[in-house]
Amino acid sequence: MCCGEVVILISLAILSAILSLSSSCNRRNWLCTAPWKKWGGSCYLSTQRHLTYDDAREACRRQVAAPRSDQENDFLASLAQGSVIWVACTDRRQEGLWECEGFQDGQGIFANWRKGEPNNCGVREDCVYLQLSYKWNDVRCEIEIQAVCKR
Ligand SMILES: [Ca+2]
Ligand SMILES: [Ca+2]
Repeated sequence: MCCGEVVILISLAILSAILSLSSSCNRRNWLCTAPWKKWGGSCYLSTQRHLTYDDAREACRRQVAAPRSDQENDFLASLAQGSVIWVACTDRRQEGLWECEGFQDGQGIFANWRKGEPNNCGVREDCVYLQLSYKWNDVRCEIEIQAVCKR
């Protein structure tokens, strides 16, 4: 091995150390790399694209945001920029039993339903969107709207 190869190997070792350090930082939410936006210890990014709920989950690697407080709800609405967005809650498993991403079974969920919602109107409304009024409405999971990914 000549000197040049040693230098390259050391450089690669340093680079991989930096990369693994920065990814562990991201996992701990110490920083959000652009275009992700930091809020309350997590990172958020709009899909921009209009997707079904399942496609949005796929696009977000199963981490569509579900607000846990009025403040987070308002922050998500501000990211939506005049569009409705998915909230990661469904009652697919059992009608009327709402389960949201990031909440353990039996844990009381944060909810911000519009008056008269959820109404499971029509065929079957098992997913939720955040309206421009910052309130929630249950809707069909097959409609295509934006989502905000959270990590
Ligand atoms: Ca339903
Ligand atoms: Ca509804």
